[in-house]
Amino acid sequence: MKLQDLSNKVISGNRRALAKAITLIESTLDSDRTEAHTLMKEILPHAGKALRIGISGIPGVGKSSFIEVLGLELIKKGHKVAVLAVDPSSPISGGSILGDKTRMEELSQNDSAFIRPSPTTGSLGGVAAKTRESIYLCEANGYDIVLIETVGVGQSEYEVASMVDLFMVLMVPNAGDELQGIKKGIIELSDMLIINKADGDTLVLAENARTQYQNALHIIKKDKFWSPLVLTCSSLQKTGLPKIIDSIFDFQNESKKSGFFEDNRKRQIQRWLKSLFQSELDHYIKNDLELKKKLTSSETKVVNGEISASQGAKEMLNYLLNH
Ligand SMILES: Nc1nc2c(ncn2[C@@H]2O[C@H](COP(=O)(O)OP(=O)(O)OP(=O)(O)O)[C@@H](O)[C@H]2O)c(=O)[nH]1
Ligand SMILES: [Mg+2]
Repeated sequence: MKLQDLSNKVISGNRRALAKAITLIESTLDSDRTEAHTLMKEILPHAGKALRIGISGIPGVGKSSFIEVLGLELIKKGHKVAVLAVDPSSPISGGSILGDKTRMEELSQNDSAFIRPSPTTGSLGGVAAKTRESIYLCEANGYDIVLIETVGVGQSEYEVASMVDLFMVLMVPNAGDELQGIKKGIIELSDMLIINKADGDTLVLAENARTQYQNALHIIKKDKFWSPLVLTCSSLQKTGLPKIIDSIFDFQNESKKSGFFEDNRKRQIQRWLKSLFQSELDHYIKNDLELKKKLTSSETKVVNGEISASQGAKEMLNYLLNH
């Protein structure tokens, strides 16, 4: 398929073209990279329209099961739902694809849903960059909700939080240690905490956990328009969803009204640009042995105490500019 055809088809809502386009942007071949850039340029004016929601949580907390029921509910309300994954835990198997095929059985067969597992190549930074581009492609293809699942391990949840409009953390009700074992930074990033598995034997525990978290969280206020919410849910029994969905759209309305929504997207793209620029620079330096040697010589002088770090930095900049 010609590139122009591909981008036209992506924009016109063709699902196979979307899958193909994502495969193209995930490719690491140099020739594909050039095509991918052209494609992104074409689709960019059509991107940006979805509500982007990050869903994080430790393995087994029920993210995929939650996405299955949430996605189907959203589709019932007339939305189109794309699901992407950023999963650094298993670069070889491609994250939890096998689990997801069975956990998101109904959603994966729905015409209004598109599910794409995590790209398998490259470092987390690379995977995250591709996920950003995949979000744009899904938006250009007509999806108005993009859900991004990530396992709450290492950097991935920070990466995901930095590319979404709304960030959710799923938790399980654990007796006694509700406030432990979960990174404080992540709680501060979240707009909603969802206590999943609020059913059967753990129903009461989940309610107790909800109260405790809500009390601990009401002090945090995000940009004055939103206090993080704590809600319970059972993905198994499909309970708690209407409140979660209402809160999602409340958040969207409030953050748009307050200006946070737009500001946040601008900040995110600025940060992304900076990190892309940094990797372009690293790539440039790595491929120029002479320049690399000069920069290393400054570094050695700093390490040996011959010049100060700030002198060293200035010297390095000069080498780069006069190169
Ligand atoms: N009782 C109960 N079990 C649940 C619920 N949601 C998920 N489970 C079970 O929890 C297990 C893990 O669910 P997943 O949806 O695969 O969890 P996940 O967070 O996506 O897991 P990873 O992708 O491996 O990180 C499965 O056995 C589910 O059936 C729930 O609301 N209640
Ligand atoms: Mg999963």
